[in-house]
Amino acid sequence: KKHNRSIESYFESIGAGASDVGLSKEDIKKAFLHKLFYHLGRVPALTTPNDLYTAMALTIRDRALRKFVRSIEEFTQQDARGVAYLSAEYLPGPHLGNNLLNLHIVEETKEALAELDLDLDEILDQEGEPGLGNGGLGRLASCFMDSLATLGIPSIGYGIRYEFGIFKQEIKEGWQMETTDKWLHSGNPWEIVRPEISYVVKFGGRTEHRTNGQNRYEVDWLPDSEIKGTAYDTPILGYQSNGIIMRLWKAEAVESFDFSVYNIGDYYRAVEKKLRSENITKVLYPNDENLSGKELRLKQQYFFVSCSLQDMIRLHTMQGRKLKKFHEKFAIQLNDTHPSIAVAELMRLLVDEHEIEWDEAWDITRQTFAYTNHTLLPEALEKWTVSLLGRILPRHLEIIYEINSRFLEELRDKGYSGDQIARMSLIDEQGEPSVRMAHLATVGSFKVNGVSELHSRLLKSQVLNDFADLWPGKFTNVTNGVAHRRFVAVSNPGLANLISEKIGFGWLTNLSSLSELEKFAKDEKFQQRWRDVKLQNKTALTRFIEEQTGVKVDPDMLFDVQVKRIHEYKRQHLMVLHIIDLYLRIKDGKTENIAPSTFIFAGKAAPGYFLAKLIIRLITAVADLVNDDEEVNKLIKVVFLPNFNVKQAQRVYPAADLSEQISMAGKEASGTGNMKFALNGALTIGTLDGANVEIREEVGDENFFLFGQTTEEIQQTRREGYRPYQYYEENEKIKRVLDFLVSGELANGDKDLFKPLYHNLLQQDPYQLLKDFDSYCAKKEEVFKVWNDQEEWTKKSILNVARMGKFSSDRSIQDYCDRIWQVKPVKIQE
Ligand code: F58
Repeated sequence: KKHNRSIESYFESIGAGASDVGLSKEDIKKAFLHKLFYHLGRVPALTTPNDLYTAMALTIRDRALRKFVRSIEEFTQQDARGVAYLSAEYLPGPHLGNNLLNLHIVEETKEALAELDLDLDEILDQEGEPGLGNGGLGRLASCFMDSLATLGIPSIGYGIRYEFGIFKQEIKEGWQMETTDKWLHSGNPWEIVRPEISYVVKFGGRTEHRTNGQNRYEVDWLPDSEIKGTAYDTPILGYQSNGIIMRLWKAEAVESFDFSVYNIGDYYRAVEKKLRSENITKVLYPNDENLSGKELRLKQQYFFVSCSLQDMIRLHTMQGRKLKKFHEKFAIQLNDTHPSIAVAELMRLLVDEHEIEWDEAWDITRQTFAYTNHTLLPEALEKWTVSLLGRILPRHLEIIYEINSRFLEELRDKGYSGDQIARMSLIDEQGEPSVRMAHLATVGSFKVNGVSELHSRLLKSQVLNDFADLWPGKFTNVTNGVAHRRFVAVSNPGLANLISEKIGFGWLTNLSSLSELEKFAKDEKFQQRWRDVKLQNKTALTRFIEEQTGVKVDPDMLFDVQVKRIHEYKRQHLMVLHIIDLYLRIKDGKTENIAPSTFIFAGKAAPGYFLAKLIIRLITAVADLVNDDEEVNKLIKVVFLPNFNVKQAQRVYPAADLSEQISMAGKEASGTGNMKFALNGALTIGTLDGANVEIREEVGDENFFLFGQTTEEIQQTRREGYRPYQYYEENEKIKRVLDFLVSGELANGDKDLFKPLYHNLLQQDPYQLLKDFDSYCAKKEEVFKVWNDQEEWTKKSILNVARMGKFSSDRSIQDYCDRIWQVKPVKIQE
């Protein structure tokens, strides 16, 4: 039954007064004990840490829901235009701490727990995280959810509720080992299952074409299987605002049992079918930047896209609105091509199921979608072979062919050459025919964006060049940003308090106001407090490192950090080569100018990516060598922290002095770790790649350690014929460092272990490490010099933070609203 009173009077009418979800210390304490007893059947004396965490999470969830329900109500009543963000990945990180900040009840909660002799930090530490993404792309989606909620944009994030998220990484004998991430094993207090919100998704089979009585051409899709998707909702609160939902789909069998089989007594075979259906959302594919055409992955993509579009159509038509106005109600953002089958699915729903004529359906579709590209790496551009796509989604293949034939016709009319047409076709005919999903997304969208200025420029001049010429107005840039509340206010309370003490709390909702810190950059007292905060964070990380790896490090050393997925293009091994050079120098007794440093690495390698795993092995080998050598370990230490994830990241960024952003220029679309580090006061050593370019522009080149070739220089080098071997022959230092890899001094005398890396660098060096090596080492000398002048370093650190205002995801979302979605915030009257 509908109610159109204010939420408060609604609560009164059901006898649930505001104090039920009150925010005072007493209210929180009472609610917590209530949850512990009535939800979990526990008294405080007999609880497990997970009980305590769960009771607290449920207590906070109630408070979040109160806000959240209010915003859904208002979005509906105001009939506002909204955004659906379609992403195959999310990395929300732990919810509890962030929600406490958003509700402004950190202190109240701490005190409530203290009165029960409990410690909030211990309870926060109990929370695991939903590892529903690989890396930057998934985390960006979650930063966007945070900002959409904070800005009050009517929006919903759709995705997949993987039962096993990104694998857990352990290090055994120096190697990465993968184990499954059973993130749901102790329950998930944040999600709400909606059994009544479910949709049927079809797969396989064939199509039947005919003309009906009214002379309308019709197509029936006769699938060979059907699967049900059920919604699981997680409320995402905004900062001092209401909230939005992340709606994740779980696959289930349409019927739990296949009764025809059951009746003849084969119970096990009947259940088997159910199990097979549920496979679709079992596990996240752990490959980053390298896509192989796995059937199950295509099924996952189609499954969540179809559920989401059916859900949007339900929401749209529910209140009597016309489907033909779908694009006026929703902008749908495609987070990379992973959900791009949505273009064909919306066409199918409109044309086949809702009987809208092709041309009109195509207009609606093209006014609905916008597409974000996150990579230029050729191996990461999604393609599905025509044979696979036709087998799993026969109707969609027909629709894609139809879209393509009309599109190519248009090009022919415009006088495009055969070559150009072949290049732009949705179908790649070279080798096994396959569908280019980036082309489908581009043709089916009204806007296409890259994720940093440089990346958007390269997107237009390289990968989607022909399309940018054809439709220049379609292309735009939205530079990434990060949820600064999570990555500064929640993870670095020391720094947040110091900042707020000086400039107030405005930066929490308007990051640009950090610029008010500039005037304190040279203030000696302020500098000292700035350093004290950093030292405290480093001390905390030091304890964590020892717990995790057994290695003792000294918080007074320079913490030089590279954390991100392990990939050749990101060049973790460039940092390692420099560490080996330092090691050799120390062994030679040439220790002058070396600032005592701890080099910290973390990141997962795709399980099938041999060289990335070998890079991890190289890091652990160098760590063993360095850390065990008395002569060396006073000056340098090396740490590989296993199982990098959002929770760990929140410990690492606040403790970093130096942020390594050293990818080969032109390869990192944006990077977002670079922003999180700088916002926590780390200085950056980096190349002119991705958002580094804009970070440097903002913080000033004198506060940024720049090295390496530019994108243009790299292309030039390649054109001239790059011969890495020449660098080996002509550069003493390079030769010594590379030979060291195969000298047997690493990994207990194993001379062969690192040969693949050695040969890779000498023969191809696809990411031009050797060419950039000298420039990197020289920059490191400058880093050491500045570090030795702590006043200078601190000044730069303060200026970095003060000038990072651009890089909040609030700003990114505002850009999306203005440049792409044309949506406005909805004001919520409490
Ligand atoms: C990342 N991509 C970019 N992909 O590499 C990074 O530069 C950018 O800052 C970030 O997106 C956000 O825009 C990325 O993380 C993936 O993880 C994909 C997962 C699915 C398979 C292909 C890679």
